[in-house]
Amino acid sequence: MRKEKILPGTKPHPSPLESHGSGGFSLLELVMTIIILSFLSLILIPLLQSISKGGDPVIRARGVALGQALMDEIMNKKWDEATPMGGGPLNTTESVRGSVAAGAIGAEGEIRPDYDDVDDYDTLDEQDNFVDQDNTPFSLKGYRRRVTVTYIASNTANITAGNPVGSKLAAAATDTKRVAVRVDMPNGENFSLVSLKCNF
Ligand SMILES: [Ca+2]
Ligand SMILES: [Ca+2]
Repeated sequence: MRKEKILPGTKPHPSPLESHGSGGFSLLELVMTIIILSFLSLILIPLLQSISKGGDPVIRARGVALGQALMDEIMNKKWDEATPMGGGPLNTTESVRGSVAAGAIGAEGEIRPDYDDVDDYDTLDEQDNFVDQDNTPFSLKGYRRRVTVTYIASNTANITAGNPVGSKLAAAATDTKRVAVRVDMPNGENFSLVSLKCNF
């Protein structure tokens, strides 16, 4: 039988089973350990499930890029069919600055490649198959993006995260248009990008 060599002035190390005196874990300690592990699993499993389901950064990054590309395209168009780039004198319910009235929301008979003002994009709805600003088609399965353009009164509540409609939506022409691009993603999530374009 192997004997441990003991140097002078030292004590032999007790084995793990010997460290608790008469030995090992008691039944009470084992039960307490099982109970603690059960509580931890109740907390951690739903947390891990939520992270794995909702935290796919690739899906979200694609969705943001999809929405932002369309928003950039829209915001680079004229304010109204009758204005030059950057806006121009028009008559609205909020100001009288010219001889021409601001137009109704929507395209003036144009098709997508010929859209030239922001409200032409109202009701645009693409799903799975999209067109970029150069009129080049591309596919992104499971995604959808939709556009809403509305006249918005300039003198009411601010737009905030909790109040995405912001000011009162106006049926008649005002000096401001609200452009919303909603993106639905394959993981079931959605978000909306909202921008305002003013006619100065
Ligand atoms: Ca137009
Ligand atoms: Ca238009």
